[in-house]
Amino acid sequence: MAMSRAQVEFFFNEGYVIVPDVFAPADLEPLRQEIAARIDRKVRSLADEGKLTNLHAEEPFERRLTRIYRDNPANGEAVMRDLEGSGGGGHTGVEMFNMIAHPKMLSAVESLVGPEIVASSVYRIRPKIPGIGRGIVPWHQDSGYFAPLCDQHLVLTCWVPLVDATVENGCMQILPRTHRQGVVRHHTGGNAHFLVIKDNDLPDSPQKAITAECPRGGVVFMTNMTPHCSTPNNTDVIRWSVDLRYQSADVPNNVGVWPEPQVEATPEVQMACYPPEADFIVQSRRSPERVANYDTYVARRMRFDAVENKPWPRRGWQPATAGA
Ligand SMILES: O=C(O)CCC(=O)C(=O)O
Repeated sequence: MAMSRAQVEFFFNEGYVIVPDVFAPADLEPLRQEIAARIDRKVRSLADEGKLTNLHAEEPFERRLTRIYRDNPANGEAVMRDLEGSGGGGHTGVEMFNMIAHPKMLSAVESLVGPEIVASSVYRIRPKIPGIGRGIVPWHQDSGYFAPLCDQHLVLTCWVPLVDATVENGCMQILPRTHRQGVVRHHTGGNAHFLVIKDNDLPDSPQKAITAECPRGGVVFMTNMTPHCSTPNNTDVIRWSVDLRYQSADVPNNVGVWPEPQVEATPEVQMACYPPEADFIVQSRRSPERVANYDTYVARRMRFDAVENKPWPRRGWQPATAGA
């Protein structure tokens, strides 16, 4: 569904917009089931290795991982690592791709970035488990993680809750109308190794943050300059979400580049907002033949993942403990 003019204006003025009905809740079912099936596989393999006896197979998607975690945190971590990979976006199932390339999503994304759409592999699956602190994300701008060459461009974050996201289960907090002030100072070493903007460095008082509650089926759209964070989950359901990223094909990207695993990253590989991960075209009127299918997406993901010396963006952020 294309966004209304009012939604588009709101996005560019405020730095975010919450659209409550991009999807019907049923549209999210294939991805929920694919993730649930992957969890089931990993739990069964842990049981085969003798690491657990209670599979909690009767528990729903919203609760099973919590039960596994509470029985034994190491098993919970193993399931999460299997799903998230080392960086957070490790899962490359067909339903993950179908979500990234979903026509309803692309129609909304087109309203903000135009018809030539590049998707980024910098997507993340986030099971925020009740009582587990590592799901709490400190204040940051997504550009704090990206290469400076994209600071002047829109890289769109689409945050998709797979359950209703509420203040109680730790939805995001967003600092509105602060996205035109550039990238502020970040520090390394925030909670769970995330980057963090200290309160004093925020472009406005954190008291002015809005609480970005979003129903299942809705999407929170944000710019790469919009400061945001997320709070603890105080419920007994897992706050499952995925955050997907898109940009116009006119914004620097590594579409079409295939890095060599043992070779120093070429300038073409580095010409991307987030050079360690693969970009791919998901919609194009100019060159429809270049739109990625599932196989290309997986092949690109695997090639980039195999690179040994990843070309991390260097922004020179200092550790949070270094003072100032
Ligand atoms: O899902 C969350 O709690 C935080 C998401 C986030 O920080 C992001 O999408 O950049």
